[in-house]
Amino acid sequence: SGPKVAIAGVTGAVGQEFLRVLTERNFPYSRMKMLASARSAGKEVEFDGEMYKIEELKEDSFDDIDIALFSAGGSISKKFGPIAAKKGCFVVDNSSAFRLTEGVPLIIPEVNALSMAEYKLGKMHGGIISNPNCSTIIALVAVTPIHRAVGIKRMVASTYQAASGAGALAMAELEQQTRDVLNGDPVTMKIFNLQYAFNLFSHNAPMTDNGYNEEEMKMVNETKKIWSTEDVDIAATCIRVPVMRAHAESINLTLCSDLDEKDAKEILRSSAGIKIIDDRANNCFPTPLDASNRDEIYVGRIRQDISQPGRTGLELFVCGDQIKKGAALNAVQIAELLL
Ligand code: 2RA
Repeated sequence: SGPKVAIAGVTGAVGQEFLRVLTERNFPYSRMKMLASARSAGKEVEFDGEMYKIEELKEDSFDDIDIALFSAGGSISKKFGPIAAKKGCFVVDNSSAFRLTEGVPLIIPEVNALSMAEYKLGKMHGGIISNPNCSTIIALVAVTPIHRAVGIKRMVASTYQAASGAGALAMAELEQQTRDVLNGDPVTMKIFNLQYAFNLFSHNAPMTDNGYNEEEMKMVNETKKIWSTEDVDIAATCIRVPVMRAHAESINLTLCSDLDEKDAKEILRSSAGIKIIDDRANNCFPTPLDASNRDEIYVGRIRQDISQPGRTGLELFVCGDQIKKGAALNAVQIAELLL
């Protein structure tokens, strides 16, 4: 009796994670449809104890679908998202295609589920809901409780982004390059035209004309839309680091009013989707391996910013699984809001 669900881009890293998360959360589907490019059509994929034949993603793929989870790249979302929505399908889109489009909800359930109220109240009969970028989700799950408590005037984020954000081939290249280096072999470079193993580099997203790259501008623009305010100053530096699955982010906050670090920690400890690892005595703080394959965002290094007056500055260090909460889990949680 549950919704008929389609996965668009089922063979990709996020597409595969959609299947794992839907199973983990016992999502109440009545039918599943696996969609991918012509190249993958005909191949089989296992889900919930059954084998499914992958179908080629076409205009009529969504005729009888209630909810479609998309992670097949921006051009596929741009082309097929509106077609599916017009047929009454709710599209949860992991691409950046519609994130900043007026009227398209950009949702992190723990943060702004109410922004899709018209969808939850059944007033909409089909439509697109966008999944924010992974680095935005990971930062905002951690800092929104602080924003709600005392207001955030300025956020500066430095990210340490895993290979998974660049796709399965980038993860494979990191592994191969690491082996090459350890074996003293020439380093294979196909995805990034530089060495990734034992190295790090400015995020591979295209540069924009203000000296920031698109990944950094996503954090700036998506945060303002999700918090529905222009009254917060945001800057970001996104770096690709030789880690497999989970992003890490160092976040500096300027608050609208004083907040003691102990109170901040208590607020975070009792907030949805967060796990605290903040043990100064043992120098024990979040790591990407703690966060990998986990639902929660791990938060630590919670401390007053000593460069700011009084208690108006706060610093955090957070880790979150890029494929899970950074993409597939957040999208499935949005789909759960449509049930
Ligand atoms: C990255 N945010 O980490 C991208 C993935 N969508 O490169």
